[in-house]
Amino acid sequence: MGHFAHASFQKRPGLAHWRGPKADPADPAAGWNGQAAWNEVRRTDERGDPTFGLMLIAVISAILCFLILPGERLEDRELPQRITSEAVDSGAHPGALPVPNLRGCCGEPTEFRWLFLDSTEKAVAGQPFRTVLLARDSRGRQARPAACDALRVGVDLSGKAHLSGASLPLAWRLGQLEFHIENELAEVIDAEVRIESPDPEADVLLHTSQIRFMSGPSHSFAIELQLADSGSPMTGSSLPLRRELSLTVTTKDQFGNLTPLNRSVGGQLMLRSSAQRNAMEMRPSTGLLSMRGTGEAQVFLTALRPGHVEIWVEQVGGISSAQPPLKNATTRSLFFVDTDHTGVYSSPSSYLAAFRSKASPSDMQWQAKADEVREAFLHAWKGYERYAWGKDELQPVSRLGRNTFGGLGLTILDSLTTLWLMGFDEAFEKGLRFVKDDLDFDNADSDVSVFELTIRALGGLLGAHTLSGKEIFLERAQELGGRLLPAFQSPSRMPWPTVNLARGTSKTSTQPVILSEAGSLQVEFRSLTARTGDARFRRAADKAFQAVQSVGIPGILPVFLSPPGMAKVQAVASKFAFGALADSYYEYLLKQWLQRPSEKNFKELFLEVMDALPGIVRPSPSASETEQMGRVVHYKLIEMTADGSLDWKMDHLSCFAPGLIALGLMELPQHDLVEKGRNATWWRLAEGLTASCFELWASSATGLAPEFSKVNSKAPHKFIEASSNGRHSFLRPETAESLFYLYRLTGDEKYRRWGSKLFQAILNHAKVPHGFSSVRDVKAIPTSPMDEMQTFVMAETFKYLFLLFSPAAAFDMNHLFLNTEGHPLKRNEL
Ligand code: DMJ
Repeated sequence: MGHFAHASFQKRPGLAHWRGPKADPADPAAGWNGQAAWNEVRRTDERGDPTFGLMLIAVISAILCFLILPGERLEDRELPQRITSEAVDSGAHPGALPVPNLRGCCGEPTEFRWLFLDSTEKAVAGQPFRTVLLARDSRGRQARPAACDALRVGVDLSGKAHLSGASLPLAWRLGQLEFHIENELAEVIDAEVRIESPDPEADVLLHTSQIRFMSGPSHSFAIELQLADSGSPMTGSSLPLRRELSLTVTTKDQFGNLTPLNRSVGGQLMLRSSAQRNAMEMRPSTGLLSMRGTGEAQVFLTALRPGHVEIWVEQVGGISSAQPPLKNATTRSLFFVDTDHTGVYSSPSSYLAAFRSKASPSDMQWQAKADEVREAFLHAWKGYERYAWGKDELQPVSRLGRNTFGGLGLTILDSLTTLWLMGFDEAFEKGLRFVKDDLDFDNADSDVSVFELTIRALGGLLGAHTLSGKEIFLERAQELGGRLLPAFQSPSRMPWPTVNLARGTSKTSTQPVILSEAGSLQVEFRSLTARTGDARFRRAADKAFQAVQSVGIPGILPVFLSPPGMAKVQAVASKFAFGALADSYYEYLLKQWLQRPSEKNFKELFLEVMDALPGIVRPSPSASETEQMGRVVHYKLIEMTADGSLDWKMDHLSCFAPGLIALGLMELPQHDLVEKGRNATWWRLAEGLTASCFELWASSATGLAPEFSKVNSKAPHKFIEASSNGRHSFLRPETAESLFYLYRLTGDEKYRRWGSKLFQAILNHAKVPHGFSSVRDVKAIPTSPMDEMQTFVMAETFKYLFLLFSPAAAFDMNHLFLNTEGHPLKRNEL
């Protein structure tokens, strides 16, 4: 056992002449703060107490004893140099230490001992260290209480040490005085106990000691990464491939004191990683954390393959029960990226310059169009910036802002990723500052859709983090994620529809759950867990997803499920559709698989859906007459009512489907696509549905698509004029989205030309002096603006058009995918 305290007794001149070093009662923190602890409380009143005279005689005689009796003088004694906890352990070793006597001061020979009550090294930073002062007569009996009460005891402590509240006021109890010293730092303090007679001329007995406060049990682990060659710290989560990183592990107690790494768990500590074989090298190869100095250990890492890796500290040997919390407390997610592809660029403009340098000859021809889209986006951004900054949405005609999502500046959050991809440095920087300084979830004191907050705000923050690597986006995303979690506390585990971010509460609801709202929150929450290591997010979203699955219907689901409050989830008799109320649920089956391909159930579910999809497509994609015609069949995605009859209507919202199918064709394993002739069917669907979606735009007078259109029930199932309640346009993105994927799949310039037509219609009929506005009727020219600019116009419509006209390097599909709001997340992230 290591010694941790030095103590000695000595006699000092009388109090009247003594001044403790650094004594400054006015500023206890500045130094010796024990002055305040003088035990005045039980001090006998000198004038009123008849025992005072006797006491005075006793003290004087004690002083005489010291002065006159050789061998009894403290200075001459062999004073203890060290008092260890063993030596003073509750008096277990009586007489082990020569201790000074203050004979006669209490009317009879009295011995004072200062004991440290805790038997082991318990002077721990932040915890009271218990000590006791004992007064004993020569026969070892406790000194007479009244005699001790006449003594004053003071304690002086150095640094920031102080007497804990529990021991104040200092008071003798039956010849014993207990006090507790506390210090928040792991350091050595000087402690001095003074025992003073009421006689101001009498000597003062001092007991000085040094107490070493140790850091407390490990409280938090920190893992820091640096580039090994330059020593530059790595702050973002994206890390370079093939560069050696030095990883330093430290443990700290609650006060920030470094603690020895293996103190609380024992055994050996090793750094472990989830990296596949040959994906990462470690030095030492065992990952052994050998402690240096005060509690730091270093391991070197080199990632050889891009992807997500988790690292954590694991205990080998020692107390095995400490294992799971240790892993939980230390797990950290790392993302190794190949900067040749995704790149972590320092600014949006460097990102833009990098991908433009990879333009093909055809890309070069479309660059001017891409620039026009950039300008249009900037026009919208400027209108918002000028008239609605900090509000959720711009009303571009009345030049006002409105808060439709609780007042989070949602347009900013939903625009960040587009700003980055389009290379707008200044605007992105301004958005970042908003996120850092002004985004205040406490202001969002209203009930807002959990789904919209997830895909737009959380997705926007995570997407900005994906692209820029700036930690602030992840920090705010984590905060938002935490405030969304209460929504998942329902008996079914499906989210309540709304959340109040300011209060952290969700209102219960007896309304049925909307399929897309419960079934497409997952990629954002799973990504949040992957990046923060906080498993609560993923758990909540996964449980919601499992709850949806528990209805047990394969393939296409009804759009409504039982309310969140019903523990057992049931389907509600409602339509089957791929558009409103359902859309992104299907999208996230494929995207959850992209996020973690080892979770094959997502892929299987997606394949089941795709196999069932022809049931709501007309003409039927498998019908022989449509197969061999050598022309593109304009398929329509219609709906089926609860009783199985068809509802001849197609939502523009369902126009994301051909893009999703194209993504499936690009990403799914060939063996899945070959099976059941999926390759051919999917391709026909992707191509034919895209053609119909483009037709929705091109066939209207303005060139803008209506919200939905009726479909003729008779073959060849052409569109029929939109009914009056479906003629408006929110400038939705789904067709542009599909054009982007179809172009990526085929390289067919037709899709860019179609995209250019969409864009022109938006410019011609939705542009207003300070933004872009939804329009009331796509068939009426001039258009009547609805005076609203949806945030997804910024997040998606302009982004997909821009990406359609840009080189493939503008968006690296090998490493990224887009959430349903067009925000980039990482593949293989989990
Ligand atoms: C967007 O918010 C998302 O794409 C969502 O999944 C569906 N609706 C809008 C755009 O139309």
